[in-house]
This record gives sequence, C-alpha cells and structure tokens, in this order.
Amino acid sequence: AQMKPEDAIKFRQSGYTFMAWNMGKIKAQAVDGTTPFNKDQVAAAANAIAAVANSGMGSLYLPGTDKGKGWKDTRVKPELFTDKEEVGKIAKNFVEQANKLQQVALAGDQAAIKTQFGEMGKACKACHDKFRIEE
Ligand code: ASC
Repeated sequence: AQMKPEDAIKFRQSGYTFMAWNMGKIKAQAVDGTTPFNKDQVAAAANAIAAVANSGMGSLYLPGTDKGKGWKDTRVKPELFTDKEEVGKIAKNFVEQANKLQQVALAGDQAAIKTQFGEMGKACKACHDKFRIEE
C-alpha cells in the first residue's frame, strides 16, 4: 500500500528539520564563529546532512501531498509535482553539494567548510525560490 499523504509530509518535513539543526551547528562553528570550531562536531553534522540528502526523499513527494491533510501544512508549490526535470536538477545539485560538504568537513579546513556551506546553501535556496510558498 502507498504511504498516507500525511505520513509522506511528516517524513519529509522531519528530514528538512533535522538537516536544519545540523546546518545551524555548522553555521555557528564554521561560518559565524559564535561557537568555537570543533572539527568532529562539524564533521558529524555534515555526515548527518549528507545521510538525509542521500536518503531518496524525492519518493516522499507523492501525488496528493501538496495539501497537508492531517499534518502541519506543507509549503510546497504545485509546480514541484509537474516540473520534474527542474526539480530533478535542483535535487541532484543539492545532493552533490551536501556530499562535497561532507568531504570537506571530514578534511577539517574551516575556511573550505565555510565556502562549501555557502555553496550548499545556494542549492537549498534554489528550491525554496522556485518551489516553496513564502509566507
Ligand atoms: C539553512 C536552512 C535552510 C538553508 C537556506 C540556505 O540553514 O535551514 O533552509 O540553510 O537558508 O539559503
């Protein structure tokens, strides 16, 4: 049986929320410097982001999951379900940038992490700009 729409929405939102927590740690330690840089913590955060990015979340964008039935409302635009070519490009780039961040974080060079974190952020934003409803 196919997953319930509200479950698909819940799983994908939890993935983004978990990535955001990990992005926040990298931002604080390697970008803003509001928290001391800890190589192991940044690498762990980048590993977590890469794991979620590589988990195949595209399969959670099932038909009928644009309404938020029974779960917190989703901000996905209807175009995400039709413009598959553009979505595919954006998603592939995000996964590549997340995997690069994982590699760079493992190497531990703070400046390189900061740069790659910015590149990954651009990939996040590309999808937000095209396919997320702004409130
Ligand atoms: C984050 C986060 C996003 C992206 C985005 C980058 O930390 O939660 O959605 O980075 O802001 O532009």
